[in-house]
Amino acid sequence: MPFLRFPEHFLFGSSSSAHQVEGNNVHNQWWAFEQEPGRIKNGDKSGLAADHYHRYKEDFADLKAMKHEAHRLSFEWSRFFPESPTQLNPEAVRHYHNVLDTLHNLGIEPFVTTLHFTIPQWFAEMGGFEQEENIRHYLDFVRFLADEYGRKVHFWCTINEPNIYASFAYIIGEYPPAKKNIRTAFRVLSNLLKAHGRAYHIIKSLHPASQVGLVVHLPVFAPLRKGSFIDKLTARLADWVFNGIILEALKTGKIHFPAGFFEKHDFIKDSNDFIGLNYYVRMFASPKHAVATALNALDTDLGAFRRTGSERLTQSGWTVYAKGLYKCLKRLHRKLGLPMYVTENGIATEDDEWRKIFIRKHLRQVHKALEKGMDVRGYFYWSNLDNFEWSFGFEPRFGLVDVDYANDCKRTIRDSAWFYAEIIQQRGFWQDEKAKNESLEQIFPQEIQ
Ligand code: IFM
Repeated sequence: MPFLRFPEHFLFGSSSSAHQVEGNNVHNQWWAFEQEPGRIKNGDKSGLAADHYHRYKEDFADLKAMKHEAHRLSFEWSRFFPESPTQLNPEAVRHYHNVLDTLHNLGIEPFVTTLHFTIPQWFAEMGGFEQEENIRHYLDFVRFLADEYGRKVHFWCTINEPNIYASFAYIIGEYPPAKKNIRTAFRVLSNLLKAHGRAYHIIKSLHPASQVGLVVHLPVFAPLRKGSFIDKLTARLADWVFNGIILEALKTGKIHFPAGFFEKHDFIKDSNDFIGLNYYVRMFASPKHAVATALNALDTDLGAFRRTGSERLTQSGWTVYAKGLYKCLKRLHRKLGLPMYVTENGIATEDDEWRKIFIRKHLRQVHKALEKGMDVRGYFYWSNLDNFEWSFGFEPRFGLVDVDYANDCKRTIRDSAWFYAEIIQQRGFWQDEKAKNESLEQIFPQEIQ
């Protein structure tokens, strides 16, 4: 029964993003989108969200109580520049200084994301990342941030999940501007990669010692029918389009899309001191689903990608596949050879016992990567707080802390938070295989792997 020990320098923490928790981010494109009927499940609107903008001190004190050593958060561009690229809002500047100071005073290391899905409405109106010439506005913002906060922020995540941004906003149509055009999606993805590459060099030129990286979301693609050659091929193709193109660009600077789009940019190559991995899900591919997504011929039923049969589903409609986390770490290690942080990993469920098992199973995979000599430096659970889960609204409960939206956003720390805190405090956990499997069997019998 070995003790799975994590190194002293390994950072345990949690992740969040501005729009999902702060509340009243009225100047971004998501806010506008949420006002359109039918966009968000149950007609939810982010509104006050978890009111973290006003309650960040209390929330960070909770992080401290829960033993977190690092916290990933995003700075909301539309708070700094609500009306135009040049009119700075000094209140936002002060606010995020206070946020950083509070974290530092508690001894919690901030990881700051400069773009987590939300853009100011004025930027959206000029075409957002559809237009290459607009990238300069994002870069001005990054320069401003690095200049203003560079002495307080050592770890910068440039852009969160460019593949999700491009595909959900421009193919699947669940994120604003809900266009359905695959060529535009590729253009946006390419512009996001360029924006990331340029942002990296801007931050490094101002603060050479800082650590800067992109955050990628890598689903594991598997064939829907195990023995099917055509499903395997589709899974490979989906993986290349969704994951492979980005990793290749980071490695070589080459952006290579299907249908002949090709560009090479040296500033994208080697534009990471570390790579952030967001890992959640395994997707099952078959030609029918892939074609439906690509051509937009049908309203894509993402559920079809997310399950094979009777597995237990989370509130996001996902199945749990912990081994995929190790696979993704191994892939990133081999492809990029960079230090890695698991910048997000979490489960949406009301069943807090399931959350404990989820955390344990995934940390086991992180530990396996460490055992194999991979350079994994941290794990951030998504999320510390229940939050606004984009087009799913408030229904999915990812938080280590429950937020009672109907009762003045009252916080209640869940048991899983204390379970995670104990792992952090002990710097690991005992791997009691028998006990683990017994409890797993009771909870999701099909998932023992
Ligand atoms: O809530 C999101 C987050 O904004 C980006 N990564 C995935 C999370 C869970 O879906």
